[in-house]
Amino acid sequence: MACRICSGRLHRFADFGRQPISDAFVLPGDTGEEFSFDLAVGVCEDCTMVQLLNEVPRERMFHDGYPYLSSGSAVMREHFRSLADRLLATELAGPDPFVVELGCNDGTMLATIAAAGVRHLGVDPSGGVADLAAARGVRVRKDFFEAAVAADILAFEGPADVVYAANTLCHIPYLDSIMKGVATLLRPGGVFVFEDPYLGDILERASFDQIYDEHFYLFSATSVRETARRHGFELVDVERLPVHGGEVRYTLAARGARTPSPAVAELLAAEEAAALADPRTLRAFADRVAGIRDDLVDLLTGLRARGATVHGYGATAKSATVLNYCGIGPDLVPHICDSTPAKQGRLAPGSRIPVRGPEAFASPYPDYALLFAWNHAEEIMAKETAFRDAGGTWILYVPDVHLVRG
Ligand code: DWN
Ligand code: SAH
Ligand code: ZN
Repeated sequence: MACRICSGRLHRFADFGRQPISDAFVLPGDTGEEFSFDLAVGVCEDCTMVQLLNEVPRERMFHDGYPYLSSGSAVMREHFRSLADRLLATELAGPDPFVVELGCNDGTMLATIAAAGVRHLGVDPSGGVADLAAARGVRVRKDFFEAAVAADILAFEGPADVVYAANTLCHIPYLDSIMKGVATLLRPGGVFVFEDPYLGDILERASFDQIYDEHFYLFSATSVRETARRHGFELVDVERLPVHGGEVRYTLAARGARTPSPAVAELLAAEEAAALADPRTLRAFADRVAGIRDDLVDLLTGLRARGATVHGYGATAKSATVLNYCGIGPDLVPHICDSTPAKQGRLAPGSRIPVRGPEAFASPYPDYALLFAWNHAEEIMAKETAFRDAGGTWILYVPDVHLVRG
């Protein structure tokens, strides 16, 4: 198996077995076999990029029925609004600015840009969510961004001041084509800004559910800098973000165009000190993950034996890895509540646990709620105080299996 970035040798360090498409929620009557693949992760011995060893064809994941909505969390809506405001006040403050967002989803970020009357284009292959973006006044192109699409956008719209992507770049195995495309599309002096789950946080919190079909890469500053370098880019800024369980926002610019901020050297040094890409560090992570699986299954089987009820909260893409790796089905968790319309009334992939609307949570409250959307814990616990008042207990499995009384 060769590295998708540099063709170097990959060292496999974790294996989660057969897994379904994480966002392919199944219709109850659908008895056909689900698509599945081997979910295993490796690290490149040369460029240090952590990546999946098997690639799922992109059309199987991102299509008109793709259910995830960026707008489903109030914290994320605020996160994207403040990022848009910052871009408007800085990179987009010149005459007739133009910004392109890759993976714009339902337009949560670009809606602020559109409202400011700034020229923009969202690119997203998932037609259902792209239609929602268009309905709120966002210009959107339904396509997988890649080099040819970038050339086309340049021809019709001219160069971009900013190309931005949140939780999208790490979804794209063909980064080579993306980097070429962005290099073509940016004006001289323009920036490529993207934010994705951070390898350092994933290892520290043992948040193994960040590993699933859509998350092809787990980025670090070290691996991003090397990938960028191969395409004439320089890593000029990094910013740690608290969202989605710990992310880094990377800023790339053409080599020599901007002075790198001191944060870049600091994060690179911290990654070296923590030996992030060392196979021993990564194997220790895999050992911790196996322990979490055993603890979670023990807890759930013990609760079932005592007659306690446990429901899931948040039918996340991440939960596919937890449920299918741990072998958790409707016998242990009879349903999961979720606010996303396109997930409700369906079954979680692989595990086949029914997904119900948020109203099902309170009727009646379970004794325990397994929080699959742990990255939104603060927001969810704040709105579900009645669950705590009714005597309910949250179960979390990051960074270890533990109970929280709301
Ligand atoms: O990277 C990705 C991120 C951005 O979104 C994509 N590959 C797919 C997706 O991953 P996820 O499904 O793990 O993301 P979230 O944001 O952790 O999903 C939260 C889920 O919980 C959504 O289905 C919505 C639901 N939810 C809810 O039911 N009540 C969320 C909140 C905040 C709530 O209050
Ligand atoms: N940016 C949003 C959505 C993240 S989900 C947020 O952070 O909440 C990932 C999105 O990337 C999906 O909407 C998916 O359709 C889109 N995507 C996947 N491959 C893509 C590609 N090659 N070009 C543009 N968007 C892509
Ligand atoms: Zn490599």
